[in-house]
Amino acid sequence: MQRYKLLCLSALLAFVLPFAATAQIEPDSEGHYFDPKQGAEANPTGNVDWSLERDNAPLKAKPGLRGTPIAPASSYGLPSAVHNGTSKYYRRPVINQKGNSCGITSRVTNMMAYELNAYRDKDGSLEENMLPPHFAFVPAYNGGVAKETYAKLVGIPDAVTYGGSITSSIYGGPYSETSNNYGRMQGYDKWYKAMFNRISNNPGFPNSCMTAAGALAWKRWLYNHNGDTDFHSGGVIGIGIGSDGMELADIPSTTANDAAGVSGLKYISHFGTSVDHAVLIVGYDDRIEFDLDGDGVYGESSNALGQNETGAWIVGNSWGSWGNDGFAYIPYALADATSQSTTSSGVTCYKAKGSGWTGEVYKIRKDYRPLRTLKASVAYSKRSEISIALGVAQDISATAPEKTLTLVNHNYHGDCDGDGVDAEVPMLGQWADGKLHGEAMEFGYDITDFTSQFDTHRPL
Ligand SMILES: [Ca+2]
Ligand SMILES: [Ca+2]
Repeated sequence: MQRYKLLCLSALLAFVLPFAATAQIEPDSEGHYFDPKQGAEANPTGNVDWSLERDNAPLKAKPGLRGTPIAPASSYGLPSAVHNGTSKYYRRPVINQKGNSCGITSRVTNMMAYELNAYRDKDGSLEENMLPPHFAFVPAYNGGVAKETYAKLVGIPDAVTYGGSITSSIYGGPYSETSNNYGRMQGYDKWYKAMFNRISNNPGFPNSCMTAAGALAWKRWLYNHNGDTDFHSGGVIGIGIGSDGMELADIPSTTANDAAGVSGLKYISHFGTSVDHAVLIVGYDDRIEFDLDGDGVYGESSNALGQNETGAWIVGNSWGSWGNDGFAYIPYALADATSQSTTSSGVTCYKAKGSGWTGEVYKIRKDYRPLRTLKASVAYSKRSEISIALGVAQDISATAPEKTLTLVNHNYHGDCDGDGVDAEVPMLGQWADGKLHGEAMEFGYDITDFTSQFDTHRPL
């Protein structure tokens, strides 16, 4: 396989190339896609943000407090129920993901767009406020450029700019994570617009939501971003679940559930046994009662399985109208990516298999605007052979850069089948018109952070 490092700012060769087929992925019998690689979404590690528990003074964080009674939110001045999926900032209608794109759909299309809209007070049902998953879906699997890296360093274009809220009427799709020919966005102005939609970080909570400290931190984030008054509503939280084998059931009609208006709505009675799907937690409801051990008694504080039968998280999925118009409840006692079956009162019941989610959040860059950008035009016949890097020096007569930067939007990208042979695909790939586009790819790249140490009043 050829490998060339391309120091940017010039246009290269253009070729006319033959047509290439799009790889297909298949849904299961219910039309859903599963992806074992999403297991990493369950509990992001190594990026813990203790400030997410900064107001938990009444509860000293003690990892391992599983089973500790979790006090109602009202004891801490929080509402007994929050559902950000009903907020105008959440994408509506709920997206029905295309392909194996649950990771980027849950995190970018649902979480990142929601957080930006909640900060900017923008309507999540309008395309101008949506972030399409298939802009960065394939790159998120190609060359180690995670979706978070795109969200941090490149940005995500809105759906109007991209030409579609899921796939693009211009650049094509849907793509699979092994697509060689995926279409790429064309034009500096579009890449420039994407630079405004960015995150600074994607930290995880310190403690599991099955601990008292973790559950309270989640509720504070869901209610009002843990007291961040810059936002117009609460936050959402990313998790991973075992969706293959997961089942829904109806919330039973009891006095408490009738009063809460949730009787007959769907809850997840158990998950599968391995993590394969990425979703969001969008709210909680302390009022709901279940009978998780099947003994006919609802809302026990400690049932025959040692479970608290009161309260539920609210999950936001990406399977269209699934559950309650895209959402479902998860009993607090089952708040783990996977479940295991057991028997109690002579019936099959379920317990959490692990120790619960820690959860991940996206911290957006508020009011961000790029101050210095790169505008580049690059053509090449086998895009996966090249990496594009930028060199900079304060002395404009310098012959060598003081500092270099490999651009994450093109670092040997564009051939995802892993067969070791570079595909004959040009920079822009194949578009919705079915043609491979060999013209030069024009893009922008935000170098504000990269050049922040240099004098902004002088040329570089
Ligand atoms: Ca019970
Ligand atoms: Ca290949």
